[in-house]
Amino acid sequence: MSYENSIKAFEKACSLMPGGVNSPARAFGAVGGCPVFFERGEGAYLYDIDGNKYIDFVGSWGPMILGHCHPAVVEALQKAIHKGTSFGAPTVAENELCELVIDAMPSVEMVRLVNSGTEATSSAIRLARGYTGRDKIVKFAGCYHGHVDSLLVSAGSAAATFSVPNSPGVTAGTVQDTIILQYNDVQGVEDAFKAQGDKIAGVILEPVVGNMGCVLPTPEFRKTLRDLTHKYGTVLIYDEVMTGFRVSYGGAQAYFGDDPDLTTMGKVIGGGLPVGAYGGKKEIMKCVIPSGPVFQAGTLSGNPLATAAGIATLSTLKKENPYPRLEQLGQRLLDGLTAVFKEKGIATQYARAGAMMTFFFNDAPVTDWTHAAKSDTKQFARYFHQMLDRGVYMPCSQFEAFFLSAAHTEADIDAAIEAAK
Ligand code: KE4
Repeated sequence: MSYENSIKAFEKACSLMPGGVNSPARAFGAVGGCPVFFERGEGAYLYDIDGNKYIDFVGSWGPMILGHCHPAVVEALQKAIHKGTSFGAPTVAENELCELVIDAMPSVEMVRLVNSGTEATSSAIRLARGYTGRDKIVKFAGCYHGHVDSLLVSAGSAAATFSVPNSPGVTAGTVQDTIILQYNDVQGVEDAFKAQGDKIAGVILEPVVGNMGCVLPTPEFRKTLRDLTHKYGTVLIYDEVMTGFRVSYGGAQAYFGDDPDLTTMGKVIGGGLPVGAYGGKKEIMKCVIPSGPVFQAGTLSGNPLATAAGIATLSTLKKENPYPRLEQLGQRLLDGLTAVFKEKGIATQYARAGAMMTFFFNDAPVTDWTHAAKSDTKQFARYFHQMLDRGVYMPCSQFEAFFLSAAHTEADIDAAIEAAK
């Protein structure tokens, strides 16, 4: 494949933006080479500015579960744009999107729309602190919750790729109330609560991790978190920015049958437009301004274009229920890739929850960041570039999940397996 125009565009981009990108996750930092510049997407496919076509397994890092340019989303945006792009005042569309979210997410009784996953998580931890009057927040190594200062410690996603667990600019004071534990470490959680449970405002976790690669929680880990947060009056926050409407229509909490106190969302609920949300028990959400004292605000929160795309996306998912088929296609891909690398004598593992999954170059199951970090990232980079050159666009880091959309076909899956050979 020729990437000539992407290379030229990237050179220009590097003179304009830090690292030539507007988000480090897309900079190819973990795999080397030049990021691909895309012209357009259609269904399960992306087309770059050199005329190359790719089967897309990134889906904009999760939002594009219907595929690119889904007719329902395009039509909704075309209608909305002629009425105006933003009023900074309430619209009925916000009621509609919030109703869809509340109906879908079992634990969510009330919701506030924001503009990104980071806004959602930063607001949720502020709310947990405001509601409990406590300071400490527990997070887990390898989980990424956006670039929230107090959570940029042992983060996953691009922070892991760029090994920037404690980003410069994040002060010691900001992270002094952040307790870092290991994912799936039941004893570690028990010890932390025994030592200072009455000081812990909230526990935030990815209920299925995507940001150290896909890692599933053990049932005991989830139960321990719920039991101890109930016992100590701590707010349990499921960060479903990635898992919401992805692992199932009701997110990971519906997938597992869990009942967190707060849930953060993003990605799919905007259908590719900037939308985040946080929601949960009414008793807690009523503490958010202006019904309560916990401050949070946003000029474009719930804007008409983003809500139009979100409503069209969630309504289509609700009507078409692509999830069973996504489970099958996802397992077909992982089984196929496993067989290819077994043939090559390369050790691999995988983890999947619904339509999000990761293929690890690792000889042991990945249950937490310590295990994930032992993955063979050089082997991953070789696999990534081979797939890219053969028209398969995978996430450019071992520490990311990849995603299927309702637009993918069995032929796409089989082509991806072929490309790995
Ligand atoms: P945003 O602020 O990027 O909308 O959401 C932050 C966020 C919060 N919580 C979880 C579980 C997330 O996965 C994310 C963002 N995910 C990354 C991909 N791993 C977004 C890609 C990027 O940063 O460019």
